[in-house]
Amino acid sequence: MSDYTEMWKNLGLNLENHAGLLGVLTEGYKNIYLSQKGRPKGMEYFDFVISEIHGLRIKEIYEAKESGRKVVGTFCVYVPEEIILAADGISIGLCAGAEVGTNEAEKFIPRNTCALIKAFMGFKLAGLCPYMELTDLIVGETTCDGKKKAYEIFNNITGKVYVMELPNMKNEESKKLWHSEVVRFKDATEAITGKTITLANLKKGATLVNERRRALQRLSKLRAADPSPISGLDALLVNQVSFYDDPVRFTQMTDRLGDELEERVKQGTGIAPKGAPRVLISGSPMAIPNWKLHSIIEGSGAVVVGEESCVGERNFRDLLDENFSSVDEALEKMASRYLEIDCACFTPNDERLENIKAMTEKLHADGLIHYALQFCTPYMMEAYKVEKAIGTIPFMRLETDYSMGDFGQLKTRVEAFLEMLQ
Ligand code: BJ8
Repeated sequence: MSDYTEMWKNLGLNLENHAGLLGVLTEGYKNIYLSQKGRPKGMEYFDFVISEIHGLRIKEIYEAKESGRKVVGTFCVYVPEEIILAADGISIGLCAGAEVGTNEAEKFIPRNTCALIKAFMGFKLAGLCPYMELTDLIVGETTCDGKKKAYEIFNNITGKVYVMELPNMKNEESKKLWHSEVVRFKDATEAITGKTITLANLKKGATLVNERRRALQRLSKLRAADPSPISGLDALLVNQVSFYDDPVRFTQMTDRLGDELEERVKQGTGIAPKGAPRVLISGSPMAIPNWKLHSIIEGSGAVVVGEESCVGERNFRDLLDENFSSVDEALEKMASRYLEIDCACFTPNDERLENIKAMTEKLHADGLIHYALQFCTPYMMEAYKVEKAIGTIPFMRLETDYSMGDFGQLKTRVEAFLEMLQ
């Protein structure tokens, strides 16, 4: 790996803490990822991306910024990325999946806040996230109460938070509100980038994002095979990387992986033996490097066949209808595409129940593990309805955080659950 110290210094990172973080990340990756047997060759690209996650990708973005492009950071799949790309911006997911900077974060927010919120605050406060430092705009949204209130504080800290007002229902009034928010976001993006969003560049942005979604949809479908051609850990990683990588390159590499997986399916090559228990995970998102639950499940002999989550199916399930012939029409279609998303922050949210049921069938899941981050009230609450909706499929709910303190306890519970699936 090249020496990026100067760049990290220029970005204002805390070099000592940062070196510690990279050390832990590299070690964890080696133990969890590189120890897997029979991985597809196409995963080498994603291994490389992880090895350079604070290196080459940051350098690319750094250079793009120097050439005048702007960087927009987001925390939620409701933010229409097509608009950012149409303005030649770079869109980066800022959610963090490691227990870092907790003490610093707890000076600003309560202890009983979900780990995802604590982590994005912690990464910033501990000077550990180069992506955060590269942003020109950070887009928040009024989803759960924790995020909504944390963004106020985060704006005091960073001075660059913009919040989109997301309704909590999907009635006609809400649709109007959300449409006006999408238009307002387009204006804000134009203002920050200094670029006018035209029909032509919206078409380009829409095609880029849809192509990435198609590549991820294909990957997801291939996991329906028994044996599954790819581990859940690897598929999760691909989904996590989709929030950071250059979209064109990412799509190319994911398609290449898809070609290889298709071959593996034809030849009956799997990552686990045919007949291994198949688990669908549903619930709170798993930001990088949150690999805890997948590694427990797959380390216990089962295979994760899908993630009903924003770092998973919820992010790519619906394409944007590219059949628009004006900027206004594009924004209307975008508003309705994004409002289809079935986050537990909505009420009622019956589409999610239907989508989970459909996923269990399509992916031939033997069991469903509902995963919620501690203090993530929307997903913790919705677990009850999910259990009722999926019928007779074995179900288990778990609540956890980013720490490793409950690893043993979770493993015992997962193993007992997997026995029911044999
Ligand atoms: S669309 S899931 S990305 S809001 S885990 S911060 S919900 S308390 S991340 Fe999310 Fe958008 Fe919904 Fe998806 Fe709050 Fe829960 Fe924490 Fe969460």
